[in-house]
Parts: sequence; C-alpha cells; structure tokens
Amino acid sequence: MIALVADVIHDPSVFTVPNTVDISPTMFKDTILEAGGLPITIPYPTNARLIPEVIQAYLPLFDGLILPGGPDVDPTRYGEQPRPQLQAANPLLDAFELELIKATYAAGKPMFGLCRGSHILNVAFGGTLYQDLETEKADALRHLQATSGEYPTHHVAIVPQTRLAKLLGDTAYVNSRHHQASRTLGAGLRLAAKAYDGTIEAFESEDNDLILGIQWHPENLWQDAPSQLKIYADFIERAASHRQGISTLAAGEAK
Ligand SMILES: [Mn+2]
Repeated sequence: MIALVADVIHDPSVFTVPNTVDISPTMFKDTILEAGGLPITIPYPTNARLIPEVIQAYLPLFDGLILPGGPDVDPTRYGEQPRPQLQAANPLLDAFELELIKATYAAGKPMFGLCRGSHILNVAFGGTLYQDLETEKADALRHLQATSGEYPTHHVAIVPQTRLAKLLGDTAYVNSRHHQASRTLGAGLRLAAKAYDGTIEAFESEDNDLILGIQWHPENLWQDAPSQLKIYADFIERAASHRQGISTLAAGEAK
C-alpha cells in the first residue's frame, strides 16, 4: 500500500463554506497501479492539533509514502524570509508533511518526493531551497516549462553509482514544472542528478534506501519513455521489501 498525501484546493462547485476539496492527481493513482502498487490517498486534518494522532493512525496503513507536487514550502521552514517571487504556501500542509516525514523515516518506510514533495523532504532533513530559481540562480535554464507537462524539455546528468543511475543510466530527458529547487541538501542526502545549469534534479539517502527526491514528473513521462516507470517500480519494491523486514541497501553497497 502506497500512501499519497492529498492537497486541498478551492473548488467553486462545492456549495458550502469552506468550498474546498482534498485531492491527489489521477496520474499518481494510475502510475502506482501500473508499477505494481496499491494507492491510498491520505488527507491532512484541518485542525492542526490532530496532526500527531492522525499520523500515528496512518502509519501502520502504508508501506511507502509519496509526497507529490504542490505549493511552495514556507521559507521560514528553512531559515529564510519570503522573497517577492514566493507563491502561496500552505502552512498546514507543510506542518503535516514535515511531521509525517519524520514519523515515516523513524518507522523505516521508504519515501518518494516529487517536485514540491522533494523540497519538503529535503527541508525535513535540514536542506534549503531556492525560493525562485529564475531570480536567485545565475544562468538558470527554463525550469517552468511552457510546453505541456507530459513532454520532456531539458536533460539531466545522473550521478554514477547512485540508485537512480542503476535505473536510468547516465542521463534522462525530463519534464520541468518547477520555479523552486533544492539549493543545499539536508543531512544524509546525496546528489543523484542535476540539470546542465547545476540545478539539483534528484537526491537520495546516503546510508540506506529510504529516500528518493526527484524534481521531474515520471508519472507523466513513462507512457512514451518506459524507463521512467522503473523509478516508481523500484520505490514500490523497496516499500514491499521493508514491510517484509528485508533491508535492500543496494545504494549503500555501491559506494
Ligand atoms: Mn527542471
């Protein structure tokens, strides 16, 4: 069972106040199923005081956790004040995911963060972010692609000897729908891929196989580039292995 954190969005078709819905994008459901997993969406409680007990109740239900894309992370979470280009954050989602990441890691269950999900994962381990790549990083490529998101628009160089390199080889052609990025990596995380402007595009845990963060969206790429599905399949295999008490430290052994 793979848990997917739900985001909350405004929905004008809902005739109540607040008129919001808890959602996870359909492509995650379809990709998890395609890669051999079973998805379950977990919404955060609107009452923040319920977060700890809700997380403890969720934990035994899943084997792996996916942190999907979403709003900007509140920069005060990584020691910065908000710059003008920062977009709306969701402080409740930040609070829920940060606590969920710590609890999931302590429980020894694999986590997979995509886009914002990789940012919150990095911040949870003490990493920092670019609040806005275009204005904060010199000579940045276009990472917020104008082309429809199922098309790849830039290449990434994958670091040899990483778990990701075993899945994809030394390069990948990826989509790019982010205006933020990881700037420095948190404790225990190592670089796994970068764009040609140096932007961190993937990272993974150094001493175990529990963490993978990716800046692109394989769930929109595997239909035309089947190797991208391996990223999900590998994550789901690791989740199953840990459930059975088998630690697959392949990434650590490769060093
Ligand atoms: Mn990118």
